[in-house]
Amino acid sequence: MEIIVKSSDDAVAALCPVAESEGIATVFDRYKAQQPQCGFGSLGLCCRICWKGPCRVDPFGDGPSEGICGANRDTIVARNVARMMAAGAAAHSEHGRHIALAMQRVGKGELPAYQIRDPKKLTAIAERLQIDTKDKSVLQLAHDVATKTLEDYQNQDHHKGCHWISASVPKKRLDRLAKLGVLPHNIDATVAQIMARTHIGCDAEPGNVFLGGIKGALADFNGMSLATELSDAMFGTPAPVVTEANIGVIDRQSVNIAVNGHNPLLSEVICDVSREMNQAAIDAGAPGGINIVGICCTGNEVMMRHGVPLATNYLSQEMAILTGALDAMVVDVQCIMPSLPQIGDCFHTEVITTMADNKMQGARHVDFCEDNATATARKVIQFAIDAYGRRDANKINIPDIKRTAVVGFSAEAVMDALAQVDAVDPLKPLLDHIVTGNIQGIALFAGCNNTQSVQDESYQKIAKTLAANNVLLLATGCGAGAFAKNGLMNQQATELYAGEGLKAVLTAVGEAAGLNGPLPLVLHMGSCVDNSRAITLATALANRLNVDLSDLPLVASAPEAMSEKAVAIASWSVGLGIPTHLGTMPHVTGSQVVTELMTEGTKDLFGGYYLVETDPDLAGEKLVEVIRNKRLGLGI
Ligand code: SF4
Ligand code: MSK
Repeated sequence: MEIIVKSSDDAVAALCPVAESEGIATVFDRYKAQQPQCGFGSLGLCCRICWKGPCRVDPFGDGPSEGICGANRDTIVARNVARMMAAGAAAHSEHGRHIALAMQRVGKGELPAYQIRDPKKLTAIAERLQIDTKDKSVLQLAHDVATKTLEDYQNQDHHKGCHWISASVPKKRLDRLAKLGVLPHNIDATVAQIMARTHIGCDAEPGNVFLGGIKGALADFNGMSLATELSDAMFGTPAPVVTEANIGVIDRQSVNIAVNGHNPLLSEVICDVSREMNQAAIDAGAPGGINIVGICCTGNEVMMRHGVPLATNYLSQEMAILTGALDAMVVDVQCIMPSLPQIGDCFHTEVITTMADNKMQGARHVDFCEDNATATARKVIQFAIDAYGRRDANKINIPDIKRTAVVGFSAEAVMDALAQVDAVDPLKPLLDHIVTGNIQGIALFAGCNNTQSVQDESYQKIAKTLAANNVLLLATGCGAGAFAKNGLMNQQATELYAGEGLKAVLTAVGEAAGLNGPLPLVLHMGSCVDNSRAITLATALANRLNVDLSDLPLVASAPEAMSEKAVAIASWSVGLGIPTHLGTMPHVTGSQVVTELMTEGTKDLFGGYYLVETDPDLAGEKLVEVIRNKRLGLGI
């Protein structure tokens, strides 16, 4: 078997031969087995919406130009992409609902495993949501915040925008969205509307379908905003912490437990309970005790709040098992490869699902709900300790690859750092540096890994280009993982890659904030749902300048976008007025109408647009150019 490695991560290169020698297929092998991938699907021209289909439209005009029902290429492509936005919105918002329901019960005193760890943030949230905070206990306030948040899943008044988007973006933007009829009033209803209007024989006007999709994407923004903010109140608002990232954080001497997925409700309790069970692991023969490591966005959640090291990001999650020293992988929701249990079977690794609506064939399932959080955490940790006893020492192969990462830059943490420079007006230093050009603009890196690219490579190339051009870099999700693993989320990277202006600012702020050196080159803002943190910062800047988000020198980049959630994120980013780079060719190019709408038409509608560029060098240059033009627009 030829070894296939489409990754720039040295740890992946080191572990793929292990898979080969064990006869295990990894994501890279399965990618190869899928070649050539379906041309109709790649262009968005395959429709499976009804059982008369599937129907395919010939991209070259020789074969059929319509499906059996008469849907043409534009309708088919628009429906497909709108449904992706709906699925992304559903995923993030379900995560958010889970947190909100838990917080409501914390407020009622029903969930002893959880607390409100950041009452200050809770009060700030309540004020943003215009909830009266006077004479309320922390628990009462938590209940009221959660209850008002849940109205965003229930409101039936089309004229009232959801609370969270209304409290999170500038008024100018809200007015623009309302005028276009894309301001969501209810997350669930908006997702349901997309599914309804894209049913066979409904909305067939591609522009109208697409705008329906954008409304769903904005509901996605609403869902992730509330997920981020309520998680901060319950689990703590992230502040800078130094940790390590990449597969070398797995420790031969410890019981290693990877938490993988997105939802912090279980992983937080696992972190708590692991301390209490540490001695049990030592007694079982592991001198290092329990070592929790993170993968994907659950990894980001526990990394930014507790400094838990990050083992890897999406595409290389299988590699953690291939080390032969991972005793359990505990998964919750989203972006978990169904191949994991099969690979776990080749080693001693327990792959444990925990959510009733997210199971996998071949995995052990331990049902989690907030009522039994502590017991569930104890149970999965015990499975890991038991598995440790079944390790085969001959199969252990942990590449000694890890990099320092300084993480945990919530919007509050950024403001706190700036407050060390100007306590009275923390936003001023950032604004001043943008005006003088020391900081040319801000770029948010988000999104996934994708086998269409070389894993993590484009992130690094684009970031280096932008940093050299004095662009301040933020990152979330698996993009953040790419930077952390590959050494771009630390102070040395600032020294190596930042342009002179950017380096001076990062150094001044880092020193003032007590970091004994500059801020890291890329500021870690958290998991996928934490893209909302970047909008919090951008909204503060826009409100201060009395401009809209689309006027700011602000860009987003998703070099390896893959999931439906990433499609939703990129789409609300466009809807909020941000030029948004996609390094993956979106499945829409079978329709010129939809492609032009996404890359050009959205400029007039929203000010934001999709900038598709698969070449990372060109993408970096184009993003710098976009920022230059935005600055000209502001007269700076
Ligand atoms: Fe074919 Fe129309 Fe059915 Fe789609 S909805 S599968 S195009 S008949
Ligand atoms: S996990 S959505 S692969 S970023 Fe948030 Fe990573 Fe993309 Fe999943």
